[in-house]
Amino acid sequence: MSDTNRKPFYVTTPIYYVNAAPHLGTAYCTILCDVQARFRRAMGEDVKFLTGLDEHGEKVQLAAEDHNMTPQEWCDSLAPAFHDIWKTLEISNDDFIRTTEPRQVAAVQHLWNRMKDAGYIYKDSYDGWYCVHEETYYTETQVAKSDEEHGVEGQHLCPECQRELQRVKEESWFFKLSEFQDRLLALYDEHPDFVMPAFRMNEVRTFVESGLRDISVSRTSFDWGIPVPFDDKHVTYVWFDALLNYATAVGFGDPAMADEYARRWPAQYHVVGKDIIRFHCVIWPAMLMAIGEPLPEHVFAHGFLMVKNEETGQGEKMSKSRGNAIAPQDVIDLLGVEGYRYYFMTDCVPGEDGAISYNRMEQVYNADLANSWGNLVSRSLNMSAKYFDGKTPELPEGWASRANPLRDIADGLAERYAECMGVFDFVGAKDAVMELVHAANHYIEDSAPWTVAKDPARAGELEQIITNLLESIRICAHLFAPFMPQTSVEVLRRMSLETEADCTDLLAACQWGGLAGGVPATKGNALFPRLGGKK
Ligand code: ME8
Repeated sequence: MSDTNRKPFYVTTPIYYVNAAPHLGTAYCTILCDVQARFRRAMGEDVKFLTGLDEHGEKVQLAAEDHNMTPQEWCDSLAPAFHDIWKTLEISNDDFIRTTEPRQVAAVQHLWNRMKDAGYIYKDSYDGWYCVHEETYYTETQVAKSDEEHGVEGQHLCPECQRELQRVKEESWFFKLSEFQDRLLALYDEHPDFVMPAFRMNEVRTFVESGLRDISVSRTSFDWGIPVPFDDKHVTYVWFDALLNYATAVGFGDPAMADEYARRWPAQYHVVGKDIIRFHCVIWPAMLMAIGEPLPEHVFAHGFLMVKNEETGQGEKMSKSRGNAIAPQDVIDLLGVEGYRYYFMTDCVPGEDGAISYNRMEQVYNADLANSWGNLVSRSLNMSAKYFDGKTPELPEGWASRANPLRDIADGLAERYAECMGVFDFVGAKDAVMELVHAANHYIEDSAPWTVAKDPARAGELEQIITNLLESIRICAHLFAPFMPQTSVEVLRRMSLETEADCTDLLAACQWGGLAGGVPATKGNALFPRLGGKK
């Protein structure tokens, strides 16, 4: 089908600061998007999946100075680490944006001009607090309230990260955010799923209901940013620049990309951590409203990966700056890439905070992958190869329409799974697939093919049993593919069905009856060797 006939689907990750190498948290968000993107491709949608780097701002400038580099050298030195880890983790992004690229500079300057023409910016002076780490402004009242809550009155610590705040007093351009309160509330009323999951919407709504202040969107006290086109003393506030990346990547402000922009914008999903929902659910839609551009359909906010602080025993957010970040490679060494993806996508409920531990990783891997999915594939293919001369059975006459316990589960399974996948309910989707996996493992025990194989009079029965098992495996391989793409390709290859791996009609592919009979069946090595002792 040509691209224009397929439904466009555009999904984005946040663009990550280049203040340190990627860690499990940034990888988590990126894999969430990857699984969604792979699922949509399998459903035949025309997917664009964007990730990238947020390279401007004071935080990056200071990190560069600490390393005796220019900010651009610093960004260039770290960008490959992001490319490399995304490649290792099988991230299938179609584009990678860096905010220092000419396309972003042009788009941001276009935004400034449009904002000015629309009358939503003005020059004034900013006098207040700023947290470089969060790249966020705070008012006197916010800071005083937070200091009091934390028992550090008068110390002026960041309400978010408790670092020392800077007092900033400088000339600045302001965006009239205060004018958008009613329109934002109307947006939330009319599109209750603009913010997902639903409980996050309340948080956003309460914030907007409490009143919005105009925000400072340019800086003069440092220069690592995109110059304001009509006022060259000013550089763009890093968030005003960063948020636009989503539109830049599909051609915002670029006449040569007008068709692409019309087709791709607005995005269907911005996936972000819960720490940055105000930027995405309040400031970003207001910016788009100001210049009359369509709004993204959904902002999906995921929770944090938490690690246990050994001193306090409390769970705390994993972060680059806290120094408690686990490097993705450490988990890959333990679980392999596919085990890694499976664990984070199916054991940490997207939307909620997830406590992670090596023990739990091992437990999930062994129970679901080694003992259930891997075991099912290896036993079934082993029996097929053994009883049918290295092949899958010749398909028994009328087998696909014959009732059996596995077919009962497989019927409607892909539809149930797809409903969950489409709204990031990856745990629900996994549970649906695992029903078939578990049922198939029980079916092996109940039907005891090794006994049936001993009785030549029951040859037809044996064919039917193995066919049912392989067919279940074929369907599960399709449904697991967004989580564990390589494993699914390998499973299909072992049944001589590798051409099915690039499926673009998942629901049709998962109809019972698609197995190929009498083709080579390979047992192969264990897909998920059982993990031994504790780490
Ligand atoms: O905020 N658990 O970049 P950033 C789960 N540049 N996810 C985590 C996490 C954790 N412990 N720690 C970080 C920025 N993340 C801006 C974004 S977008 C226009 C600009 C993930 O490098 C989570 O998705 O601080 C969070 O929103 C993102 O990393 C922030 O990355």
